[in-house]
Amino acid sequence: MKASSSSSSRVLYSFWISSCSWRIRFALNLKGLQYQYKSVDLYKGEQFTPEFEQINPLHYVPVLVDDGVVVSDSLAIFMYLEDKYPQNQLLPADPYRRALNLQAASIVSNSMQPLHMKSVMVWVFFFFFFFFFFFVCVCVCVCVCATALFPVLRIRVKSILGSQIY
Ligand SMILES: N[C@@H](CCC(=O)N[C@@H](CS)C(=O)NCC(=O)O)C(=O)O
Repeated sequence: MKASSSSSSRVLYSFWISSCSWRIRFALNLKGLQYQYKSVDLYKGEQFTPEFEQINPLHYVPVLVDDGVVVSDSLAIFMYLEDKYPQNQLLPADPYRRALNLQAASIVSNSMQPLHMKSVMVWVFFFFFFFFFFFVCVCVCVCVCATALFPVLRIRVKSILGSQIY
């Protein structure tokens, strides 16, 4: 995907609380690459603005615009930086150790990270409160029914067990 801008500047679309973006900021700084930081406020929903949608239709940060090329997703950006800017290599040269590093990075960014996304957390909290509310309603109904039926149950228990328990 090519950006509409043909400027040779390097821009990182990021948000302060985004750990995916931290990875790229670490990588850029470790490689000594200058970049312009553009904040996309995920709490205000700026990832859904038409301007940002043109840059990343999937609505998430980080996105790197480098020499007119747009790369999104932290692992892809990381590999792009590693290939394009070989100074201060961040991955080991040995294929096995390289694979181990990529394995750890893939587990974090593809298996763990998606569960922390704001859009996922919203649904988790929604279902948590829904089931909590449902549980409270069931408890209240059980208590009301038990209270209402108590005289009936008392008479029934008394008739079965006899009067010695009272
Ligand atoms: N696999 C992606 C995940 C990107 C991602 O989850 N970004 C989060 C911030 S860390 C985001 O932009 N979330 C927006 C939202 O949940 O609406 C990566 O590693 O870059």
